[in-house]
Amino acid sequence: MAEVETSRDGGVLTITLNRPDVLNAFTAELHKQLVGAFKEARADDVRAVVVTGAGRGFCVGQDLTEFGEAAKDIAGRLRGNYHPTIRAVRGLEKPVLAAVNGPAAGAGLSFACACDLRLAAESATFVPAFINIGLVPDMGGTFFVTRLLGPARAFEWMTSGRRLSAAEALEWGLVSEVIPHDAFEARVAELAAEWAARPTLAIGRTKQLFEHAQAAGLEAQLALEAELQQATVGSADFAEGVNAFLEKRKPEFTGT
Ligand code: T3D
Repeated sequence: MAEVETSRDGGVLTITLNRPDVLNAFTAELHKQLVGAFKEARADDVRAVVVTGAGRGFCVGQDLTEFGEAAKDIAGRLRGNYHPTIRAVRGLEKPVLAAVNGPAAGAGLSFACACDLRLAAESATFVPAFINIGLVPDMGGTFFVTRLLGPARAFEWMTSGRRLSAAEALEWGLVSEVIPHDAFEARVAELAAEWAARPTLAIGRTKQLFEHAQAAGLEAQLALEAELQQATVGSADFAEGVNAFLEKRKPEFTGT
């Protein structure tokens, strides 16, 4: 059985982690398949990506039964398995929505936080589980959670191991919406379709600019904005956006 499944609905590619018996815990094989799924997401006609989990979990981080002897080279495993997954999410010039349907723990939490936005089912929970087993956060957890929550709250939370409810995650700004369980799939599909109908090129470049802004000074940021705006001004979506405005109609963006 595939550990990662993909499905298409128009311009939306849904990537489902598929180890429901263990709340979609990561294995080396799952990472390999996940990176393959993100390659599929690079196709021109994919304009938004949803990542979610099969069953009642989103992803609970490393499969602890796979650790064993392999734990001795944890840095090598992180470099070989985890880092390519994170780079695939951040490097994709399209919006990636985490549809957090249940527990997101350990590296599963880091993975959700690496996505461009998070939608939570009422049953979702967020657990910085690393500390509960005596580890430091990885898979970019310290990078992404600090940016989302600020250093003080991020440190306090990630060293407490406390399980956060979906409602608390909304209050903290970790997720953008909490959705009742029965409406979750339909609402995620609706939002993903909205993202897929937006000017994909401009979204991808905005993602690149936000990434660059994390470490850049103002002059370097202004320079990249000018460069990417120059690259975007020739796009079909810019022409359509301006024409639609002048003709007082809704734009139909093609992502080109
Ligand atoms: O390898 C490397 O390169 C290092 C990388 C490390 C990165 C990491 O992610 S370290 C952190 C690893 N994750 C955890 O420590 C989380 C462990 N899980 C939990 O704390 C709890 O499962 C949750 C709080 C997330 C959810 O609790 P609950 O009560 O909703 O579910 P449960 O009953 O604990 O779990 C359901 C099943 O999934 C259960 O199996 P069973 O009893 O039905 O046969 C449980 O053992 C299994 N499961 C949950 N998490 C993991 C897991 N199996 C393997 N690995 C897991 N991480």
